[in-house]
This record gives sequence, C-alpha cells and structure tokens, in this order.
Amino acid sequence: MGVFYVTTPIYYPNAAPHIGHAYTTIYADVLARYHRLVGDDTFFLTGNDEHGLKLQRAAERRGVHPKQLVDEMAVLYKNYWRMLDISYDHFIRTTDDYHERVVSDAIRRLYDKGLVYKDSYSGWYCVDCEKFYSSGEYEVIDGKPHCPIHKKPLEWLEETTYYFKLSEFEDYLIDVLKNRDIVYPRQYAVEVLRKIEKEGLVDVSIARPKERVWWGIPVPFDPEYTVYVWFDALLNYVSGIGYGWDMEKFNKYWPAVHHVIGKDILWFHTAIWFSVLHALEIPEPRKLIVHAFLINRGLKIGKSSGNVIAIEDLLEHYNGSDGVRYILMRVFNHGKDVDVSNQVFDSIYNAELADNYGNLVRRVSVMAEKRLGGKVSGETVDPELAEPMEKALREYLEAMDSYDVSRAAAAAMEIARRANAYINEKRPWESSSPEKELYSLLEALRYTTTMLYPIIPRAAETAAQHLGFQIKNPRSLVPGEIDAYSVKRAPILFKKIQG
Ligand code: ME8
Repeated sequence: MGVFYVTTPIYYPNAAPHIGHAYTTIYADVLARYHRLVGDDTFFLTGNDEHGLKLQRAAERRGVHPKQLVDEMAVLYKNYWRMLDISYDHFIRTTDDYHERVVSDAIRRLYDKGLVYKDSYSGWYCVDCEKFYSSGEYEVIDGKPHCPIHKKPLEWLEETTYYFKLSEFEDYLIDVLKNRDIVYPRQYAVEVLRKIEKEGLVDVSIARPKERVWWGIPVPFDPEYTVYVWFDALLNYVSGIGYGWDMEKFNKYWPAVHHVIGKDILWFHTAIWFSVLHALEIPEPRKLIVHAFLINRGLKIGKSSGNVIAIEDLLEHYNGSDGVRYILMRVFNHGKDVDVSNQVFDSIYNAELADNYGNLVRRVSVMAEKRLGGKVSGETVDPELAEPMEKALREYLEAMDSYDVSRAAAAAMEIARRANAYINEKRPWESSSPEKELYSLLEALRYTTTMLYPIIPRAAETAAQHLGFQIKNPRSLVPGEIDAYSVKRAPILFKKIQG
C-alpha cells in the first residue's frame, strides 16, 4: 500500500468553470479514484485562486466586494464538481486563514534569507494570465504587444516592487529538469530547458503595490504591498495538506505529490515553483503531469477567447456525469491539443458507452434473469474470454500507473468488445445450458466494470449492484474467483444519442 497525493491547478473564479477546467479536474479525479481502489492512502486537492488583479477587476465590474464574489463562486465551483462526481478530499481557497498564514510566513522566510529585494520594474502584463511577457514571448498585432494565449493587448506596467532572486536557481533548475524524471511527458521539461538556455533565468516580481492591487495577502515586511497572486497560489499545494500547521500530514503526503496542470502554466510550475520549494527547503514534486489544450476553431477554449463550452450543456447532452467524464478521458492528450467536436464526442459516446459497454451489461443481465432466474454459478472462465481479460487488465494497470487514462479506458472497453462478439458467436439465448457462457460473460463484465470504475463511477456502481459483485482492487482480480452471481435486470446505463 502506498500513498498518493494529486492536485489540480486552483482556478480563477472570475467566471464559472468550463469544459477545460472539467478536463483537468476529471483527469485528477480518475487518478485519485484509481489510487483509492488499489488501496493507496490518497489525498485529492482542488480549489480556487481567489486573489489578484483579475479577481479585483471582476468584482469591480460587478460592483461587489471581491470577497463576496469569491464566496459565491466557491459555492458555484463546488456545485459543478459535485455534478461531475469529483471526489476531492479538500477544496482549498486562497482566502482561507491557514493558507494566508503559510504565504505570509513563506515570503518572510525568503526575505530573511536574502532572496527578496526591492527594485523598480517595468514590462508588458496580461491580466488574464496574471503574467508579464518579454519581447520574445508576446505577439505583435497592429504594432502593439498582445498576449500569445488570449490575443488581447498587453498593459504596460511600471512600478517599484519586490523581486524574488530566481536567477540564483538556474543551475539547480537545469540539473533537476535534465536529470530527474519529474515532468511528464518529458517534452515539457525540454521546452522549459530551452527557454532557460535561450533567455536565462531572470528575477521575478513577487509583490504588487497595494494602491493598484489591494486584493491580496499583505506583504508582512511592507504594508504598502500585496503578495503577487502566483506566489500566493502555488503555495496552496503545500498549505492544503498541512504545511506550517499539520506537519505530520504534510510529511505523509508531500513525497507522493502529483500536480496535474495544463501546458499554459508550465513555466510557473517548473521554473518558479521548483525554485520556491528549493528556497523553502521542501523537496521538488514527485510528478508534474502536463496536458495540452482543448481547442475550438483553432483557439484554446477559454473564458477570454469567448468560445467556452458549458459544463451544464455537456451534462445534459451526454445524460449525466459518466458520459462527460468518459468522453473527456477517452480523448485526453498530454502532448497534442484536442479539437472539441460534437460529432467525435457523440460517436465515442454511442459506440463505446451505449453500444458496447452499456449494451453488454443490459444483454447479459436480461439473459441471466430470463434463462437462469438470475442465479449463475461457475468455476472457470472460458479461455476465449479469460485470455483477452487478463491481457487487457495488464495493459490497463500499466497505462494507469503511467498516467495514460485514455489507453486504460481503451483497454477496459476491449474486454466489453470481445464479450459482445462472444455472445454473437455462442448465441447463449439459443442454448439449452447457457450457464457456462453466462458465467464467463459476467466475469468479463466484472473486469470491465472494475476497470471503468474510476472513469464512470456511477454506471460502474449501478452495473456491479445489478450483476451482483463488489468493485475491488483491480490489481488483485483473478478470473473465476466468484462462485455464484445473483443477477438482477440492469437498467439502460447509456441512452443512445440520436444524431
Ligand atoms: O491558471 N484546455 O487558473 P485558470 C485544457 N489560477 N485545459 C484547460 C483549458 C483548455 N482549453 N482551459 C483551462 C490559473 N484549462 C491559475 C492556476 S495553480 C497554482 C494557479 C485548465 O482558471 C488547465 O488545467 O486560468 C489550465 O492549466 C487551467 O485550467 C487554468 O485555469
């Protein structure tokens, strides 16, 4: 039994979460559910990033205090995560007291260590990213610097600020990124290394003058400043598990931390985060799991691009959380952007969930009930099914343990595909003694259902309940270990979508 700690980025609650946030959060949830199932002591942290200029302005536009806005939004986010069956253990908010204390203590420690100094600053800023862009990074449109992600004009900022001496960590970072296997997939470590080689590591501003950004944690050694929102936000990953207030809990989970992020925030989660951790004498994360974007008409889907796909629309179209979860995990891609297409999504849903898995559950349960009154016993699984089951399980475990949820889903579905083909070939409904076949089919269903559980927990639980088995650790599945099934007719788990 191991320990597993998984995090999502904490999202800016200036608007409701959309399909992109669901993509990351569902993925983290699948990892968390899988690790709980294999018996790991698991902690899953998500939450909201509530400070900074972006939130301050969003509140101004609505004519409310930022605290009121973030309070309302926290309720809204939790509600979306409930609708998507996100099984987080803690929802962190950066306005939580314990978090604010950790941030304040951390910046003070860096200051005391001589890693923070005051100087003037100027540069082009994107409020949507809460980030400065250098001349090599921004795009010039109509002669003006624009954000490469949001395609909006950047703002020129000039102010006196506090810097964090990031430049001191260049050798450390290069060494970690080159020689340690933290960033997954590896291509992203290479990307960061190239950027460091090209531009070097320059010191970063970690404070904002209060007169401009008052909505933030006060800098403890200078009341005229607030802590820069990214420095505040990154520390959630340690404060959320007890750093500075429950060190026993922190020491248990931190060595097993897996950060899941989109590639847009790679720099913050490598160059800046690893350096801050190193400065605070905290070991670097075990894994940083990066994924690419969901795109729509060539642009990253986002609040700022105006091409958002709403979670409630997805839930309605795909008949609840399992459909949405499965589709997003089936197309999940670490390296390549994925185009959101109704046609592709509908066909995954229909072919894999409705026609393959859902249909199999229904068919087998109805046959077991009609032909054998629901009582199905057996000792061995027909090798025609046992072999593909064991092969798919090995593939599934290997894929899950290497963070490849999409391949794991495909492996689970392969068993259902073989089982449907087996029914068509053996025609158990015509047989005078179909028990052997039905027993083998139930065993195949127990395998598929167990493997699919982290991705489609509701349907898997409904199936297990009707077919008469318990979902258990997939690493210890053995074919033929159930002596007798007591089957009830299962409902239609995935209603087909008409085109
Ligand atoms: O960056 N495709 O918050 P954020 C895939 N508060 N993933 C997407 C996506 C898309 N089109 N759109 C959003 C922040 N995401 C900071 C994070 S962490 C210490 C602070 C997901 O609300 C993806 O995970 O802008 C991306 O990294 C994240 O949402 C950005 O969320």
